[in-house]
This record gives sequence, structure tokens and C-alpha cells, in this order.
Amino acid sequence: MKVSELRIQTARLWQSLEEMAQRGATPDGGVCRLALSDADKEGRDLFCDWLRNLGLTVQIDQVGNILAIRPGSQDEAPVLIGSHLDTVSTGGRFDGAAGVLAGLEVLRTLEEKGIRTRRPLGLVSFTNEEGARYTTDMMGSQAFCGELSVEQVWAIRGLDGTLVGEELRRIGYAGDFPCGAIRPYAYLELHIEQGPQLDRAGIPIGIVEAITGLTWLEVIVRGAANHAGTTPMDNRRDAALAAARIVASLPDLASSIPDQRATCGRFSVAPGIVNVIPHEAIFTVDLRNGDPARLLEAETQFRARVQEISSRSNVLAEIRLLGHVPPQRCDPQVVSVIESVATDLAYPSRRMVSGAGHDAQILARICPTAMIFIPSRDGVSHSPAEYSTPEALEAGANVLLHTALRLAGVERA
Ligand code: HGY
Ligand code: MN
Ligand code: MN
Repeated sequence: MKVSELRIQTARLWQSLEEMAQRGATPDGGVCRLALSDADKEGRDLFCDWLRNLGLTVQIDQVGNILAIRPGSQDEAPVLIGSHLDTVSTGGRFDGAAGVLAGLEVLRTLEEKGIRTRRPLGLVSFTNEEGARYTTDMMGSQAFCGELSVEQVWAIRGLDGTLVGEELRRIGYAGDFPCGAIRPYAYLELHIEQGPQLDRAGIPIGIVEAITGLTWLEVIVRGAANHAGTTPMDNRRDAALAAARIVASLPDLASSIPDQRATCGRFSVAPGIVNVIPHEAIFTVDLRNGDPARLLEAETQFRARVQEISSRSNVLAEIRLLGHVPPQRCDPQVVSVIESVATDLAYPSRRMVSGAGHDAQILARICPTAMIFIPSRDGVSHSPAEYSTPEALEAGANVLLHTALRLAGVERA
């Protein structure tokens, strides 16, 4: 068989996705595999078993990233394929897992066809891409690229009060493989688009040229508890009302800046009793823009609005930075290779910007990187209704296979 005729086995890939989706399955057909949870451990264990069944040595690094390298004929920097297995709590079966398991299918295909690449081919599953339980998103890839020290990661405390370092030990993924020991030749990530563009256009392959930046903020509003019945409306320090006014101003903020998104994802009030004026409100804001200056402008404007609304509401507001990942362009050469592969395999494709953050935007700082998107039905993600078809997965994984082969080179069999 000629290398150009190589194709992945769709049924096997789909079966792996189905099995992985059982790890953290929720009754509504979704998946909850929060980073370092028991469900995450089950998914990790399954993935490691699959890697070992392929005869690969599995390395667990100091922050729990799972890495396996299939040797090439030459001992050089590897082409790395990756994504993540952790999900948000209302997750679907495809976000992250599609990329990790498409990478596994690439390795399975090469093994069964006896193809040897020149460069080694690596596969990695990064710890805590989502930032849902530990709000430092892309945590594992940041440590992998040296942007966060291992000690910093271990000391991160989750929303549930647990420490990353302790949870890594508890689930048996506090590895000793040194973070940063691998410097890839290039990095590829297949991912569901998580938006509607490809699905609406009926285009099977998205080629990501740039990935949005994001700024995550937590706002703590402090007022004064008081009686809901006896306290006149003009004599209150109502933390919930002030917080609601700030959140209600987000659409106006977003529409004032091109391509800006602003979302309040978490909102809580205290004491949370029906007849008590809340003395405290805590909420998060997720700001996104593909342009760094606009993202900064959005944050600046937001901070000003918080101060203006809180002083007008006679409450105090404190803003904490939960995380910031700048926008990132992908490598033009890798983008071109993906585009050429899609053309050669006769898959229509479209270049695009990612509205979601990905580990690839961290890897892009240390090596040539690009992403392959496949359509999300109705653009839905971070939801049990998240869905991509077997055909979409097949197309994406075949493009991933041949892009990896072009970057790694193939030893004449
Ligand atoms: O938040 C994101 O964009 C990604 O799903 N972690
Ligand atoms: Mn993802
Ligand atoms: Mn996600």
C-alpha cells in the first residue's frame, strides 16, 4: 500500500471515543471528567492501557501530563500530537477526547501498517486544559512549555479546596518525568470547532490560523446584610444588585469592541437567604478576543465599569485575575501543510480563527503549531448535546495522519 493511500480505521476510533465517554458519563448523555477527579483517573488509566497495548512506553510528567513517543528511524525532536481528556462538568464526549483519540488512532494505524517515520511521533494528553475545577486553564501545557513551574502547579487550589499536588498523588499521576524535557519539532491538535461555522458551511475541515486570547476575572462585591422587609430601597448596600448590574452591562461592553465576547459563568450570593439583603456576591467574567489590544481594552473598560457601578451602589468591589492567555497565531507553514493534505485527500477546508482556547496556543510558543477543526453539530459544545459525526472524525483524523507523516517524514518501508 502506498503511504498516500493510508487511512485511519473510523470504527475503531469511534469505539474508543464511546469507551472513553463511559469514564465520567452523565445520565443526560454527557461527560463530567473534571481534572484529577476519579472519572479523570479512569479516563487516564484507559488511555494509558491503550498506549501500552501499542507497545509504547508511557511517561507521566510531574504535573500529570501523559506522554508516549513512537520512535522514528532518527533520534530527533518529535512531531507531537495532543489535546486533553479533562472536561467541564457539563461536558460532551468530543471536546478534548476527539483530539487525543484521533492521535491514538494515527499511532494504531502506523503500527498496524508497519510504517516507520523518520522523526519520532509523540502523543500527549495535557492535564487540566479546561480550568473548570482548578481555574488555571491549559495548566498542563503551560507547565510542559515551562510557563508555570511544577511547584506553582502543585500549589494551585481548586474551587473545592483541594490542591493539585495532593490530587495528582491521590489518583496516581504525580509522575517524575521532568516537565519541559521534550521540545517538539512541531505540534498538531485536532479538535471539534465548538462553534457553528463549519457545520453551517458544510465544510469538513477547519484549519486554525489563530487562537483567541482570554482573560478570566473573579469579582467579589461586598455590601451589607440587612432585613429585606424593613430596609428602605434607598438605604441599602445590596451586593447582589450591584453584581447583577455589572453582569447586565457585559453585552454592552462586548458590542463596543470588535469581535469581543464577555460571559459571566459563575455567580453566587451570600448569605443566600430569601429575606436577607446579600452582603456579598462573587462572580466570574470570561473576556475573549483574537486581538491582544482589544482584549486589553475590554479588561480596562470592564474594570472601570465595576468601579463606577459599585461606587454608585455604595458597595466595595475587588477584582482578582484568574488567568490570562494571550491570542496566538499558528505557524503558517504547518497551516499550509494541513491545507495541502486536506486538498490531496479531497476534503474541502477553510482557514479560521478559534473562539475557544486550546493547549495549542501554549505549544505555539515553543514550536511550530497548528490545529485541525472538525464540525460541531449546531455549533454546540460544553454541553451533553455536543456531537460530531463519525465521518467528520474520519476526515479530521485522516488529515491529522497525513499531516503528521509529512512533518515527521516516512522511512521508505
Ligand atoms: O474555555 C475554552 O475556550 C476551552 O474550552 N478550554
Ligand atoms: Mn478543548
Ligand atoms: Mn473545552
